Amino acid sequence: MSIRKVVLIQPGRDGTFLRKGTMAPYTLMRLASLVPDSVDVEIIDEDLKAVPFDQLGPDDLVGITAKTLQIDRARWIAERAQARGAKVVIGGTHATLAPEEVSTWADSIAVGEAYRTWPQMIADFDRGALQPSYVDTEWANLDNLLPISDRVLSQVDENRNYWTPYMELTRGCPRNCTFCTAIRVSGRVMRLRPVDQAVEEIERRRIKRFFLTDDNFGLNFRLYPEYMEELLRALSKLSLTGWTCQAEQLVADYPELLKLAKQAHMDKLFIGFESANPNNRRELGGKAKGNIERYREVIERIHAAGLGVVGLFVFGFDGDTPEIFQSTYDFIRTSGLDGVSITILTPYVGTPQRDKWIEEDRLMAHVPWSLYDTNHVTYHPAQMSAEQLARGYDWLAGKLYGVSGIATRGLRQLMRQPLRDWPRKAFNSFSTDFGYRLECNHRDWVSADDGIGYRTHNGALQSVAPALSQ
Ligand code: B12
Ligand code: SF4
Repeated sequence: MSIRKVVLIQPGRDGTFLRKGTMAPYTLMRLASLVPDSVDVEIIDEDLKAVPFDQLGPDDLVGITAKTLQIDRARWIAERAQARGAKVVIGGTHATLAPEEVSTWADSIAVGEAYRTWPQMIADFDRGALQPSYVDTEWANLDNLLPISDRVLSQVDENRNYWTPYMELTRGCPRNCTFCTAIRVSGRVMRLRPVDQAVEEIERRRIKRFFLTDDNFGLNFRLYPEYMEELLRALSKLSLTGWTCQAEQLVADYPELLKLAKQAHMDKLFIGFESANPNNRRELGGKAKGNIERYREVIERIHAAGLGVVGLFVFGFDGDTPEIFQSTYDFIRTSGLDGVSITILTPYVGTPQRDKWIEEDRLMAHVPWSLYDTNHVTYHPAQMSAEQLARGYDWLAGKLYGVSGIATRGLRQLMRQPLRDWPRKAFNSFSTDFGYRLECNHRDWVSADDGIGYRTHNGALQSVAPALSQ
């Protein structure tokens, strides 16, 4: 066999907003750059373009990336590509966390980072010997990442087709918060990209604003302060509109690095406060303790450096009662936060949280993976009913993502900038919360006679929480 084409697909869900995509296919851009120049490669983001199934054939290798919530759609795409004779490889978070399940329908699976195995898969397919599974268990040294190729850049045209490009600078997180999969998909040891290579990538991609894909960029303030200083000084020399990253509260203890980050054009930090309830502290990996006085101090210190703070909160821990929504809202209202993300605790495969709830028989049966999107209840909470959790979440989303909430926090962020910067900072100031508002609109639960239910694909009502709901 001689390979005709590699087609890499990111399953869609959200479509476009004002004709631009909301989720740039950074993962696929990296993978497409590993395809040899002699082989044709195409990236398809289903939010922008339908998969042209009629053009696929037996000499084509289809690679699909999928988080858990995308895996049902990935399977739908795979079945249609397979019907045309193409072979389908599934990689990404869900294939890494649940390889046995995915390998029942995929031709091949890529477990792990695939920097080593993906080129091997292409070569094996080319000689008609694609294996059912490829496991990349070593964490790749980020020193040697192949650059994103020019053919990929011109094909994706990220600055034109997407609102916010992504960029990876470091990877990994040694914490092990009970609900997070980071240590399994990114490793426990923080790995750092060389500063000169990161700068080269930003310049060659001509990106002026970006969101870092790093799980916990802020932890590097403590672990690698010298690297951070070198990196931030280098970024300060670039002409960037602004960038954002995920971090934890300890960044507030490094005022000099925060100042440098501001000079490096950082706009805001997404801080995982996770919960405003101290009863949940054991589940927060040691980085947050539900201590709202400390949260206020952290926000103040970051603001003092001229940076914004987006607070991330998760609901439905075993220590949470229905009062958690009002108390968190009271905190948020008075906290000075510049943006807020709220999510429902979701027991992903491979997390300590899921293991515990399987043992306690608290997972809901029949919930499709597509609803593992952090907007839906997928387990029986300890101190409230599933319906109370869903309704409380909806109530809080309504309070936070109404026009006045988004406008207040966006203006607060904008006011932190000098007037002359307002035109170029305006988008960044309002876009985060607006994005979360769209995200929260994915709501498929319905009140069933006996509790809470979800619509199945054929429209029937599947009750999932009869026993414990009130
Ligand atoms: C950036 C990011 C996002 C971006 C979107 C990026 C994108 N284009 O999908 C944003 C901020 C929008 C986002 C949103 C969400 N995210 Co997110 N996100 C990440 C993050 C931090 C980094 C992913 C990334 O781009 N890494 C850099 C690229 C280069 O690496 P990669 O994607 O891991 O891909 C490598 C391998 O996995 C492999 N690979 C991947 N796909 C394929 C395919 C093939 C064919 C092959 C061979 C190999 C392969 O090779 C790649 C190169 O090494 C991860 C955490 C993590 N460390 O993975 C969470 C993560 C993927 N997100 C997660 C979640 C839960 C979400 C949300 C549901 C959260 C929320 N409520 O907002 C939403 C869902 C949005 C949606 N509709 O999909 C979870 C997923 C858990 C799970 N089991 O599914 C993760 C793992 C975070 C976590 N700590 O648990 N996310
Ligand atoms: S600190 Fe953040 S990235 Fe690290 S394990 Fe906890 S939630 Fe995941």
